[in-house]
Amino acid sequence: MTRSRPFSLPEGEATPEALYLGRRQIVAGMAAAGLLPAPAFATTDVGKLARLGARRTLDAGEPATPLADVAGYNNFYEFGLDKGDPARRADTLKPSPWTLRIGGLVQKPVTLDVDRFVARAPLEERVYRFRCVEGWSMVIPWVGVPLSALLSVVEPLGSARYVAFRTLADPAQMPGLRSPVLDWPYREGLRLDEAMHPLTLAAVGLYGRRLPNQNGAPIRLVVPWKYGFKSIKSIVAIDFTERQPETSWNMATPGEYGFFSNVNPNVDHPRWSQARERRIGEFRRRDTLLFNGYAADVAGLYRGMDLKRFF
Ligand SMILES: Nc1nc2c(c(=O)[nH]1)N[C@H]1C(S)=C(S)[C@@H](COP(=O)(O)O)O[C@H]1N2
Ligand SMILES: [Mo]
Repeated sequence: MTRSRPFSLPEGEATPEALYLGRRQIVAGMAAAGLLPAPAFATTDVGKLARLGARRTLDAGEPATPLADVAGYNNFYEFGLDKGDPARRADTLKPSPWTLRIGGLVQKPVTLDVDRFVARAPLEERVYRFRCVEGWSMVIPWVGVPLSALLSVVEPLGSARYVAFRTLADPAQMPGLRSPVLDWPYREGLRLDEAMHPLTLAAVGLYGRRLPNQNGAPIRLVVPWKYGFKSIKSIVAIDFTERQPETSWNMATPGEYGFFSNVNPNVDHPRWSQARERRIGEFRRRDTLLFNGYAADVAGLYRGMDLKRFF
């Protein structure tokens, strides 16, 4: 397990002059050092995306899934239901400029310019196992910051117990919104302690580059001990709430998808056993691990809870 030092968040829209000048100097320094990422731009072609400087802080201990699969075999229903649809069609998404609003039950709401944030944040590379509830899995080298670093700057109120996330829902950019498979926008949620857990990542890149559109550009959640659908893509809003927020898959099929959705080989989905999984690129299926192999880090979050009931 790694712990990350806290850092100061890039300014929102209303920027004190001193802070802004400070940022400009930092950005000028990064540009001189060749570290300044270019803004995200609309592409599904990974080779065209800006490189990111990041220090590796966590290794999965097994080889990463080939980039062609990570960026070619996707679930992103805003662009269609086939695994190949997002890579084929998500070039209509415009990830820059992009603003992410963080508010709700907080002292200091912020509106974040994501390109500026990426240019300034101390990015980490973390190789995580990633398990979809459909029974496939990957190993993905993400680039991002712990979500807790992003969330702590808004100073959550004592009444905040959950965090709600929302994806962009723009029919002009997302052809899949014409289909009513889900009640758009795509929504997800975490309990506050899950959101603040050091493994929970706000990802802005993979394989050393800005996120391809099909993987949720320009900023998405990654919660490695939960099924993949909790890792919501292309986030425009994060809100602290008192009540457990509504989540898209739970709203659509509550008997199949619970709020927690922790990877658990002992709790089957009504239509699919969760005991085993196929790592993309492998032939033989392997056993699925409790909490996707992160039990040592996260089991404490659920101590005393009946995981069959709170699935
Ligand atoms: N907005 C949004 N986020 C989403 C989805 C989606 O359809 N829309 N699909 C989820 C599912 S089911 C999975 S398995 C992962 C897939 O992430 P990847 O394509 O980067 O591997 O994204 C999740 N986040
Ligand atoms: Mo999934």
